Amino acid sequence: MKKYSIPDIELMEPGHLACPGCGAAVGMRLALKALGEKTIFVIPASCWSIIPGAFPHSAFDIPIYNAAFETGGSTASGIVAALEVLGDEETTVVAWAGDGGTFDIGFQALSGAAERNDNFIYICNDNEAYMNTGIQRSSATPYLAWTTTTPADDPKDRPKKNMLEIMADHRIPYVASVTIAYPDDMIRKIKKSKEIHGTKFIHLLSPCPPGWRIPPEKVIHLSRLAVKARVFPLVEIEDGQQYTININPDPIPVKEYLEAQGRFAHLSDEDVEEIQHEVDHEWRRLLKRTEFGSALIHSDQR
Ligand SMILES: Cc1ncc(C[n+]2csc(CCOP(=O)(O)OP(=O)(O)O)c2C)c(N)n1
Ligand code: SF4
Ligand SMILES: [Mg+2]
Repeated sequence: MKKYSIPDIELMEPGHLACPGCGAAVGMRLALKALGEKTIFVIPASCWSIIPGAFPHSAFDIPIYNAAFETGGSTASGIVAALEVLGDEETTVVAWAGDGGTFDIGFQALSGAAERNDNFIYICNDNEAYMNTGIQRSSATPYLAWTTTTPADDPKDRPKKNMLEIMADHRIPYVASVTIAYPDDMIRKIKKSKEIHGTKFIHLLSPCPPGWRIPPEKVIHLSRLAVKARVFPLVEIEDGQQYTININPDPIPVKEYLEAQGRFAHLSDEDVEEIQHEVDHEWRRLLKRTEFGSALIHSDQR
């Protein structure tokens, strides 16, 4: 009997152009396994405009439409409409955009498509900065992180946007977070989103060795620490209302997650304490939105 339920199908071939240890390369491979070959990808400008290779070569065994940076959502909507005209009800359309292409410049196109509930899966490949152009800050970059535009002596002074909540507030049918450290959970969620009609938003946290200043062999470890430290909870939100926490870990101190990354090497003990406080606060807020959390609130009130 197999230990994991990862599909055998391979739609991403060797010879792609990602950096060694790129977390997103593992993420893409898993996503394609879950999606299968009847899939069209829309890829706005990002590392993934480069990684599959230059035409006529491609490391992908499925079609890719390379889109302008700000147009992931609207291009996917257009392809969905074209497939409808052709009477194609089998093909899944997937927009795969970076955090810059989602949280920032592509937000308008995504929000419009989600408001219309257009029928595609949007996967935000979040490596927490504009990596393809040299590690610039985005609104997904964590508080106090180093990037080339937020140097160690003047790090980012704003919190990361809560994109899951923003998308849930569009009342789309399905919103979920995933990491490559929990591949069964990731595959299940992508397969589930394939069966749901409407806009589905999947938030993938993708450690990036050069951008996070971590060794290439640590990307899965970092993905797991993010969940265990409750920095990146694994959740599902259905119809904007029904929250499920998929992994409720015995928490580790956020310090362990931060210390493993060079981009946080400048933090003082007080900085780490402040981040821990914020993570605890966000976790309590998330708990209150789940049935488990409301049970806790009721018992507290008694
Ligand atoms: C309108 C526009 N502005 C800027 C760029 C340059 N550009 C290409 S990729 C990129 C960074 C993308 O960052 P993100 O979406 O986070 O994806 P990542 O590279 O991190 O995978 C930028 C700024 C562009 N292609 N188009
Ligand atoms: S810069 Fe980061 S996200 Fe981009 S290919 Fe390299 S490891 Fe992957
Ligand atoms: Mg990015």
